[in-house]
Amino acid sequence: MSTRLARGCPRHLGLPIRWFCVLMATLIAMKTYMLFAVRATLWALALLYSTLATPEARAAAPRLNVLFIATDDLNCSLGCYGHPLAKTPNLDRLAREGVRFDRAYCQFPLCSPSRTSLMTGLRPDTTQVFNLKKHFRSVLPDVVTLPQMFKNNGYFAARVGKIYHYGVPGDIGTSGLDDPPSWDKVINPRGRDKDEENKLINHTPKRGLGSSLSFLAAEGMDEEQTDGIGVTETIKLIETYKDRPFFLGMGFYRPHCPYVAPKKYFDLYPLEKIKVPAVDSSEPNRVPPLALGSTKPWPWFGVSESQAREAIQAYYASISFVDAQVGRLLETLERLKLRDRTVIVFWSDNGYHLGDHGLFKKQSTFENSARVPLIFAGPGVKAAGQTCARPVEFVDIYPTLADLCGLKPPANLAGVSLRPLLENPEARWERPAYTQVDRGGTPGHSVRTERWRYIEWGNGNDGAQLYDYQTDPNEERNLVGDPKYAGVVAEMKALVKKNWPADSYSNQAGNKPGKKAAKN
Ligand SMILES: [Ca+2]
Repeated sequence: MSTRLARGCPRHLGLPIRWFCVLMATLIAMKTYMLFAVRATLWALALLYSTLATPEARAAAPRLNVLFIATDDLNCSLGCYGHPLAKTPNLDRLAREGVRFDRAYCQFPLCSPSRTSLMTGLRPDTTQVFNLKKHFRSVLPDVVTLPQMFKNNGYFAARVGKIYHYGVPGDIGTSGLDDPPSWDKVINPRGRDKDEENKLINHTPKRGLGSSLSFLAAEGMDEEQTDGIGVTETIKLIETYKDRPFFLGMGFYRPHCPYVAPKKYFDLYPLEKIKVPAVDSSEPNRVPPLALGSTKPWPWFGVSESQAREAIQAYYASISFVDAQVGRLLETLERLKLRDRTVIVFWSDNGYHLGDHGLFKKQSTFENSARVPLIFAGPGVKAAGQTCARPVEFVDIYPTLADLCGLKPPANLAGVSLRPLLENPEARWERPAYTQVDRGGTPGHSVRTERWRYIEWGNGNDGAQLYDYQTDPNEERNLVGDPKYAGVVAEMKALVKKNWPADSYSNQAGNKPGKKAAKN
């Protein structure tokens, strides 16, 4: 083009002007070629990006971290949940800085079924994990777990301690029933609590340590305990990977029994202040036998009131110890200025009875076993400082974290994102919460709405329960046989049927928990 333009320059003009024409023509041509080159490069880059980057990765910039804090067997005995004795300043602060769910329920109040459901985002009837032995990969080999989804999207995904199932205390220091495809890195802490099991006081010597009422007011520092070591390791991971998007799971072993914590935490709970709920000896007349079948012998595994009081003191001490370790994690995020780009979720795999209904521990469908603490904090949690009373489920955690971090979760998840409630805790919410247990192959299916809980044993063949929490928060009156509530029962029955169609009832057959299942 420049030659043509130069040729077009009249020959009668002087040589300087002709040279000027040639120069201008060359510059115009260069600009045209440069524009073309720039456009071509941009087009090629766009093509490359659209080919290589997944839709999830494109939507996720700038990417947020996830600090995923799991506790074992922690019920809602926390200051932020209104407990009169609990000393939990760090979790109380997290709740003030986030949204605390007041009616959060696990899908199955037993370690492995609960954790499997949460980590896959699928209900126990889909994972087929109803006990402590089966691994979900044997049923769902290609399932993409929550951390695996983050890992697949370029995150550094790591676990410290118990995220999937572990026998406690037997498997401490091992990988337990882990899922290697979920992680880039795993750390299995082991502390002096494991080495000092011979010092434990055990009020239930006939039971294995994993299901005992046993405890120790330990000598030494927090950082010598398994959970203290775990948090030290998690802090190191945060420091190392602070510039990468990370999904870090810190899985506490406490307050799962044996209730071991440094002595100073026991001092926070003078024995005379600990209250043990009175046993109502007429309760077995009001509920189906399977309803109280998680604590044998009933009540309280046969321990005395003073022994029960000591166990509860140790349980509370373990909670305050865990709280102090959570404080160390929060301080680390603050020191590294990561709080504004880190979503924090705090949860426990199941609730816990502390003498109420004559029960200890979990595996019941009463409120204290099915209800769990759940706190979300960080980016996207717009209603920080508020409490949500809507019933929510553990299967909602997977889609919520995906949503908050801009990732696309698998299409078949059982739950939904809680984002609407993190923005407005009073948002309209029609979903109830489902919790189930197993009694030697007989299912206990329960549904919880904001006001009611209905429980059905063995498809209704082994009895049912209905409680009105508006008038009976301690579940003292089983209303299921009262004609006045026939309408409510019919409504609740329909919800149970919706979640557990009759043909799914046989799912639990052949998954009998066996002797070991009762221990964790
Ligand atoms: Ca547990």
